[in-house]
Amino acid sequence: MQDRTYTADAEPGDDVTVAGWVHEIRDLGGIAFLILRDTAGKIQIKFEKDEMDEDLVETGLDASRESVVRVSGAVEEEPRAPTGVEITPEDVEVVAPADPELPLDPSGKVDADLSTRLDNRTLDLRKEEVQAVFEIRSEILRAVRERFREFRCTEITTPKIVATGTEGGTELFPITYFGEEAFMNQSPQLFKQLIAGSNVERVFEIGPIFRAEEHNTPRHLNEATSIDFEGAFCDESDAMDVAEGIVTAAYEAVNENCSEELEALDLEDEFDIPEGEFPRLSYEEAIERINATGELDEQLVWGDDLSTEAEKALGQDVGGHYFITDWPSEIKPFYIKDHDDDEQLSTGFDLMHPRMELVSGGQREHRHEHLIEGFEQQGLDPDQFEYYTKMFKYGMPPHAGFGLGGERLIMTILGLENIREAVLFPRDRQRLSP
Ligand code: ATP
Ligand code: AMO
Repeated sequence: MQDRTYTADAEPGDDVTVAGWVHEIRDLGGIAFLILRDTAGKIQIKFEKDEMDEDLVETGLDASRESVVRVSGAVEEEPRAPTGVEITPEDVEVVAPADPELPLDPSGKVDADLSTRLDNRTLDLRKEEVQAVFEIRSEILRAVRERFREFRCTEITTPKIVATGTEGGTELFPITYFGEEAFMNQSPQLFKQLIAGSNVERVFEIGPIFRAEEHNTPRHLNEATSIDFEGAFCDESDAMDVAEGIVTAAYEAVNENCSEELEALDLEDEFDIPEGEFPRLSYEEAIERINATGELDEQLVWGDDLSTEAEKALGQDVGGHYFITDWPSEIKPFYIKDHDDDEQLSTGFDLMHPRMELVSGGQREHRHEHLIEGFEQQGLDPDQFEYYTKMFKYGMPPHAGFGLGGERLIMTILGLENIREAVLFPRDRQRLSP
């Protein structure tokens, strides 16, 4: 590492070398200031024109905004400086100049639309509030990992190039794999089940999923981060407990460890950790409540999937996170187990945030014959899935799990308008680079 002090660590009395970007130059005539920004914050560099070496003043004050500079000098207390200290420079070096024509303004004085921001992510991330989103994302993923480890789960990674899809054929991205048709994986579903059926028993994965969703919405990505859980000897109620624990852990970690980032996002006064146990409504209760709100043009009937409007109406009615349980079997995938006493009802559940669905999960069909029947009912050829189904012949315990959309979690925790704000380089219908 180069000998360098972060701006936040520069204390009065120190001789330091700081390095970072020219955030702003304020020229007041006889005195001028360069505000230098690094990952830790900002610091004021003072140039007294008549008292300092001319070349040094020129180098500092001619540097264009966003150029990288390295400055050495003495740190002094200065109550009028933005951070209460300033550096009187002895040496200034322009390490990497910036073109004065910037495609977006990292000081945030000029607003940029999301598309311009995503096209110029490096500059966009120089904004404190944008950096804060990704610091929080990192903290959320750390906390989620830690909570899974407390639940005695093993972290796994599974293939992203696969032979078959699991979540519906229309949403697959086909690729060519040495002349054979293959796909980008939509979900680690089948792999995580295969591992939960081994002695490993409880697993989690945080990894990419790929969905060829045609529609362009503020909550869908074509490449998303899925936070998956699967546990042997678990039922759907256990999986719901784990999902609730993971979501709560994320909120707690942000609340405890991200106060500066919340401040940068103006959220410090309105950040609440969800309270108590998330209510569990059956699908039947859910449609009754939605119909009772009178928000929909047409009443829902048993068997209907919930539209975005229906989810919104219920979200407003409930007012916090909640589960929808006992979905009709016919609208849940083949791997979800039905209730033993009612084949029309599945053990599938969703965990909802008032704004949108966060999680899908359920207990899995672990009985080989029933699993094969499920494939056939869904119009899938079980032979294509033999690598998966055959393991159900060798002692597959009852098991359950879920998938949680990582970006949706971040988006709902921070109240972001658009899911793309929670990804560095989002993939959507229009965007394949950067
Ligand atoms: P000099 O300071 O060299 O006499 P000047 O007349 O341009 O030159 P000041 O009158 O000291 O400078 O200050 C001009 C403006 O800059 C004032 O509004 C003052 O509050 C502000 N200022 C001066 N020094 C600092 C500093 N170290 N940090 C922040 N603001 C400062
Ligand atoms: P599902 O398809 O419901 O379930 O996906 C689980 C969760 O992943 C998130 N998600 C998405 N986020 C952003 N963009 C997308 N295109 C996208 N698609 C899904 C959502 C969703 O709730 N195998 C099951 C999970 C399981 O049963 O374990 C599955 O994939 O937050």
